[in-house]
Amino acid sequence: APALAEDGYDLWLRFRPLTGTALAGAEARLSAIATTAPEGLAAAELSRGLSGLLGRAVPIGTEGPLLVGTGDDPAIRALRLDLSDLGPDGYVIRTIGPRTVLAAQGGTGLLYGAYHLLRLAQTGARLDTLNIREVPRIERRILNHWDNLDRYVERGYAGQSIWDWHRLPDWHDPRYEDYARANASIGINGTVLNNVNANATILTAPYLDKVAALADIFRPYGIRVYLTARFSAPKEIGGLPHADPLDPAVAAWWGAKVAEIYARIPDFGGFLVKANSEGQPGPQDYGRTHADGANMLADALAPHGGIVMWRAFVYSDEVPDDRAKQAYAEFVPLDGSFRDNVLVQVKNGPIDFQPREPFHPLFGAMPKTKLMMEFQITKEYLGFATHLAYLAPMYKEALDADTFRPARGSTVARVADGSLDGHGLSAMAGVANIGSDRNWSGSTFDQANWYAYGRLAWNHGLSSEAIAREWIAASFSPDPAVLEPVLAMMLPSHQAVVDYMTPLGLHHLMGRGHHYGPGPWVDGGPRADWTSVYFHRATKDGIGFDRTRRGSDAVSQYAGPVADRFDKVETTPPDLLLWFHHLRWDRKLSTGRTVWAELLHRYGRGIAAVDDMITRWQGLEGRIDAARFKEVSTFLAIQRQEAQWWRDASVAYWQSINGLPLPPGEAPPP
Ligand code: GCW
Repeated sequence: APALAEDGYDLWLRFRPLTGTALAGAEARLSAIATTAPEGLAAAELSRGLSGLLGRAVPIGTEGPLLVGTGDDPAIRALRLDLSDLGPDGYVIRTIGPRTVLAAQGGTGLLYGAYHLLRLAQTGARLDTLNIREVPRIERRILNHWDNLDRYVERGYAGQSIWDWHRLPDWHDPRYEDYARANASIGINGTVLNNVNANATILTAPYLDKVAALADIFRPYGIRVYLTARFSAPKEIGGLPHADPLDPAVAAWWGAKVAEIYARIPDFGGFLVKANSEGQPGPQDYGRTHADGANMLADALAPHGGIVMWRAFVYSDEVPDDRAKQAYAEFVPLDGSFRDNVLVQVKNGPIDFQPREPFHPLFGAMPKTKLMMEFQITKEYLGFATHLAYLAPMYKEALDADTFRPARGSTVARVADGSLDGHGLSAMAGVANIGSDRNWSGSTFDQANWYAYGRLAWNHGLSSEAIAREWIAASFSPDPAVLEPVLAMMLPSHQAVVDYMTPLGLHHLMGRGHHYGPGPWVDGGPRADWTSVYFHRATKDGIGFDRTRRGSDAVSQYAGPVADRFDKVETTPPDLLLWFHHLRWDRKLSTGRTVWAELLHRYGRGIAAVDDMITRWQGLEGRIDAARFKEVSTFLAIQRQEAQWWRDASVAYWQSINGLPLPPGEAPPP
């Protein structure tokens, strides 16, 4: 057969024939699918995937070694498997003699199980002793699209929005179903279609028809649709004089609007709201609180089973002494005052998706409120889609952080999955990196970040390495000669980007507005906290933001043991040093270097890591299809050049302030 041109469209669902011993003799176990629901998506996906991997058709019928069904299926019932605690999304996969059995309570669980089995086959796992029981840790695993109706994607680096609003509801771009399938394959079960900064147009009747068309396409894949709700919508599209959440006329307007949505979309998920943040309207415009606003919407949604995701990414119009403290200050007093169907959606760190941030102090500080994590998959501050940065380690760093609230072992993950405080409803959000580019994400390696987000939302206990191995095997090959070098590129890549952009806990040093490239000199303009100098505070004597008890005291927003650790230079992780401390340039660190020398060291280390990625990738020539090989090679060359740009521009700027010569041995790399 002629080699298929690889354009990345298939993502991790390539299912090219496995060669060699990858299936470890398990072919016979996969040769035919038995089900009483042959029209079900799970059987169809298994057949499609396995046919690809085996290189021959895998039929769906009533006989076969691969048994797929729910508890209603007599063949499954006869096996007396315990399916009771699986919920709608869970499944079991068991080897029972010569048979492999996939069972779940319903179609969605079966579909997730089918993808699990395919993943095992793709990665060359043993398939003859399976005993798997999976239930997701988080109930709502959601993508947030920052997509405008004119198809502009805010902070999107993969082309335009894939939602073709103009031709909806009639024309169904085949991509919609491919999108749903890709998401289902990694457990994502919700999507917020439009931007948190959007106007209210999507809530008008013609657009709700379009949204309903998308919801119909996504439903078989277990994916629900959510929308952002612009707080001032009653004014803008409802003809009301204001949007005060405590005015019964405003609440009634929302009640009717919500009913209008559910009439079209019976399983509509709910609203995501950005209010009183970066100029967006909100309840504070009327002297009301975030809880007043969220609860009013929650009451409108509750009769239909909908939820509100109310963002905690807020900062007021007055520039604060330390923006890192604002969300905590506004939200902690509201703990306990949100309705049951409200989740407060919190970014992983307290500033704004910087290359590295400490975990957000709200996690653990609002035990009576359901908090959900918001990660950014699109790389706004991490080199857009050209720089290679595998983000699972960054997500894990936040999830694994110990809040010490109320005691040791109270990780952010346990707050976010609801288990710590016994909250039934849990959710996670990832700001999507998806666009109209043929490869969806703007680059091959950015597909891995979409993948990793979905896998971690399903199970935050997975390791970055395990997830990367799955993705590489599925996207390139399970052959160790490919898998190991690619893994060695991915795992240190996030740290590399941090090192050449914002080492040692520095943050918010990027170019103004577009957020690409270095801009530590950015100063002036409408708000001090939109500059770089506000954050790095470099002077002739030193650098860094003093957030200790002697400074802005942001450390005190953390639990005692965490605050104590961040309050002292000696116990602050070097990666967060200048986030919490203002230090003299000549201060000696535990590494044996001065602050100035350590900065230089880290810039250089970041560039060296890119060189290493380039070498490893070059070694794969001939083992990777030509198109993707070339794309990655070219992007790595861009990344190398821009890593140097970050270093050189930053160093020159610091020198303009501190007047120091380069530390010995730190000549600029060629
Ligand atoms: O990171 C910042 C972005 C804005 C974004 C905002 C937010 C959607 O620069 O583009 O707006 O965060 O998260 O609301």
